[in-house]
Amino acid sequence: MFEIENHPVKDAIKQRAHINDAQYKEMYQQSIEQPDTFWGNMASEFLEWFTPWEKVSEFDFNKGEATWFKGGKLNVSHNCIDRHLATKANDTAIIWEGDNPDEDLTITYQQLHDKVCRLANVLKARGVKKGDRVCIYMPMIPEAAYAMLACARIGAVHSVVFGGFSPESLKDRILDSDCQAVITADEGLRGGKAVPLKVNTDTALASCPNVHTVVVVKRTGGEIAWNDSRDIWYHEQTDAASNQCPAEPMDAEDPLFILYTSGSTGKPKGVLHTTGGYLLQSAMTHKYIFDYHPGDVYWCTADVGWITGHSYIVYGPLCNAAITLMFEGVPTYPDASRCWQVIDKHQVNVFYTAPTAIRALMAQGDDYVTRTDRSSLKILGTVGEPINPEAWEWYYHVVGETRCPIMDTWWQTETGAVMITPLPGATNLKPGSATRPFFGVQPALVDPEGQILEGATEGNLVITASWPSQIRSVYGDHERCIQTYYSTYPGYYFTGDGARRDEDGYYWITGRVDDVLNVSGHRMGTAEIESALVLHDAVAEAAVVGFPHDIKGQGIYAYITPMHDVEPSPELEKELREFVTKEIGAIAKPDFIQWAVGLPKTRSGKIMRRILRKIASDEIDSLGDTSTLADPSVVDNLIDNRAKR
Ligand code: 6R9
Repeated sequence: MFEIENHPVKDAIKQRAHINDAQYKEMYQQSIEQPDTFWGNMASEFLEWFTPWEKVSEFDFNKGEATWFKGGKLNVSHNCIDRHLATKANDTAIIWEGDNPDEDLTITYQQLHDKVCRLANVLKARGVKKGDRVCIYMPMIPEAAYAMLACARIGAVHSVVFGGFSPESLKDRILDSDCQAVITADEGLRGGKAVPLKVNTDTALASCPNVHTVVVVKRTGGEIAWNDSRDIWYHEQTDAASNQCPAEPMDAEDPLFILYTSGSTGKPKGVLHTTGGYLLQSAMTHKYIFDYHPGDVYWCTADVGWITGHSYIVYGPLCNAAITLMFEGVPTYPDASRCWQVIDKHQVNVFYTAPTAIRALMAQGDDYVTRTDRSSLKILGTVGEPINPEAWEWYYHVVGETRCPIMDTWWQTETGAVMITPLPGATNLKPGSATRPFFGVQPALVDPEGQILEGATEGNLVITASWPSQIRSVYGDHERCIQTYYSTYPGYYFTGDGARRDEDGYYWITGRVDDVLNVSGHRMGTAEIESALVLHDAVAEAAVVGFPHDIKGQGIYAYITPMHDVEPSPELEKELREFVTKEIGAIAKPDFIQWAVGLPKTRSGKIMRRILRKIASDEIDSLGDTSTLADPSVVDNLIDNRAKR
């Protein structure tokens, strides 16, 4: 084990970096004091506009409203592709590494242009137009990026659904945003196993009468059913289409995409992002946080089904004319050396991944890492959940050989881009801390009454002023947007996270303070899993909580009260786990199921989750106040019947 200590910026990094500490402080100050001047300058530097904006920013958090660069016209696909063609047509845009280590591809900016235009023309020919919603349910293949950019090119709003979600989840998302076209593949390929994407799509679409078109990419050639009036092959149609398609001028505030994410109540929400501000902040953070220089090979291991894939595989990097690596597979296939082999094979300079992957690879032993070279690496990054200092030091010493600073980036689907993060040439690192706010971001800690706390302290994390890539609405339900993010602490955006701030002003995110779980970096509402469980005939009541898990960060623990005539059994447990997988997806499958005669409730009938969390975490000596329980004997019974680990 390595000692946990602070790591000052190294000279070699400082020399190359875009931003040093003095510049960070000066730019941050300006970004707060004169935000419109600061962001106006950045918008001219980072993006190409067809028409300039009328006003940089305007916001009213009480109404959950924010606009950036209103009146300005631009197109995301033009910014990510066309404007690079004059000087970089033959430069690499995407390096694709297949699930199978023998498969890879390089796509230049010119090729990207042609692919995106062809697909955009196919969509247009099927009647998809500006403002229409298109669902993208894809494996990690370049066509996923083409699909996103093709939508952006014609002004259609994409909704990417993670390929690991079930037909049921896919259906809910298609219906919620009324998508009328779906882009998918016959099958995906992960860790040598096929993922039945078209079969899932067919199942979902049985309940989605408005979907008139399904574009199918042939990835594996696996057997699939075909609906002649609805399904079209990607390769046939794009081969026949023109490779020229004008980019639709969009208002900076026109929607770019919807991405569903979990909250503490109800069904997942469609987080809506718009065009100008989102692209600006994703591009700018990508350049400064990863200290991106032309020619650097940059690899973010996320899936495009998550916000990290949107902002840091596709939009941010391509807007900066970067080389972005897209990986179809998983870090442990064919073996736990895969990531490091890919880094050597493609001479990767920047590697951005999740703490859960780091912990999983750490558990496999150093040899998988040290047998590879990794000398190309310059910067490392993490995202998705708090990183424990032990994993941080391992990443720093073993993977990066103490040469590469680690950027622990805190942000959310709703924030669109990174909010709290170190910068390689500016920030002395403390393992486990996301450190300081990015330009223009004003975090604060509040007490339960919403009073702002000063100095070194701990509290709930809010953001006090708008930032360009901020969530604009919850699709189709602005009231829910206000309710979720702006009503807990009026006047502020509430993140749902708790945090500590130390004497140097560094932030340490402590995790969610609401009923949202973070399992392997995936966000999940306990309410969603509970709703799935109670759909099963054998279940009378269900309560789901998280517990600390060495690799996943959090695991899922479900307390289930069976129907009176149901006999609990290991077979039924297994069935319920499969049931959740079918309803939501494998990422929501409970690690433990405990049969509960009753759940601990207050006299008013509220489930006391605090107690359930303690029992699931095996912290039975610190249950806290149990005096409000309607029936205290329920707790003894739960303790006696804890799930075996
Ligand atoms: C980008 C992304 C957001 C939630 C967020 C927080 C957790 C993300 C983190 C982190 C500690 C970090 N989170 N990054 N916690 N340190 N560097 O992950 O978006 O899927 O919406 O999740 O993830 O709890 O609120 P999303």
